Amino acid sequence: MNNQYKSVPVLPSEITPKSLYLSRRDFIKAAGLAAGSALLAACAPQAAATPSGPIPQANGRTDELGGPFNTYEDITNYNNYYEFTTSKEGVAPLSQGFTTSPWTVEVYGLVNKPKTYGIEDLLRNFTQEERIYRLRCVEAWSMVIPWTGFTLASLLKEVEPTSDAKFVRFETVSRPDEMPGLKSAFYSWPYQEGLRLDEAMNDLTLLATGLYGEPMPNQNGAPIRVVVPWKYGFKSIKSIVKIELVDYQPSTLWNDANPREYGFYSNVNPERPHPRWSQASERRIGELSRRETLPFNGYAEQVAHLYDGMDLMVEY
Ligand SMILES: Nc1nc2c(c(=O)[nH]1)N[C@H]1C(S)=C(S)[C@@H](COP(=O)(O)O)O[C@H]1N2
Ligand SMILES: [Mo]
Repeated sequence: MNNQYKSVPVLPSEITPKSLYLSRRDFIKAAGLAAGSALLAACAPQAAATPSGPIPQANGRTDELGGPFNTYEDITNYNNYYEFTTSKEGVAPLSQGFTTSPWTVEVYGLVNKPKTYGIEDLLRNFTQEERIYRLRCVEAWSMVIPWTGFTLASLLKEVEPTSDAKFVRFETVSRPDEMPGLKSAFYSWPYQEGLRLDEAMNDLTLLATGLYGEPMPNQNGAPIRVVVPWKYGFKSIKSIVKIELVDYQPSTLWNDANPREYGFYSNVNPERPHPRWSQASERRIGELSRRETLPFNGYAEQVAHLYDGMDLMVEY
């Protein structure tokens, strides 16, 4: 594996004096509440994320396949986060007033040591590393993103799943007053996702708390989200508040909405077209020519064995 590791500042309060940090966040929050959401979307500033200093640069860095990092601006202004809006450019401005502190993540269900973690515990007590991952959306675009986070496995080991635990169910926070998209009755909120326990324990599966060495921007799923790089992007659930170990295959928002188009596994598979379009190639955001899509998004060596004996055209 060619993941790059480096130590990064983990708490916003360690990067910027707390008073400055809080006042900027409070200011943004106030601005977001004062302006109407539609109005705010229409006159969105270029970079709606709020890095602690200058906008981070890729400086020529690439993933292990030579794909250049996407820019911080692209990563933070072209988002899928339906709790806010279905417009990819609209998420950044609409999410700036989202409250991410205080924040807790409840880890419970079929475990010996259930625990509710404060976000500060998760940042301090788990080893944060940088991981360069491709994110491949089912809509056939992709990005290369330098995430910061820690393995889901390291957290699950601490709570000790029992022998009955077979799957992990994740849930996003539900805040109707801050998330206008929750009004859409088409989806079964709150956003839920699931992984098989062995997928969740795989070393690639990350709980990401930042990107480009910065705290996670709201539009990318602050303060903590899942990143599963060999699956279509919708499996990488944002702003999680619950992690439940269960003995059944959990239902997921996209599978509920359209089971023919979105299966439980959703492994990136160039050979299995989405019912409405091909998955054989992808458009890397920021590039003109298309790239060939790789099985398991290029991570086959690390994860293909998890599916030995399964027909991936049927269990998609
Ligand atoms: N809670 C929640 N998580 C979510 C989504 C969402 O709408 N709500 N969209 C998913 C989809 S479809 C994609 S492609 C990725 C996008 O992540 P990004 O905006 O950080 O690139 O987030 C995923 N996680
Ligand atoms: Mo997606």
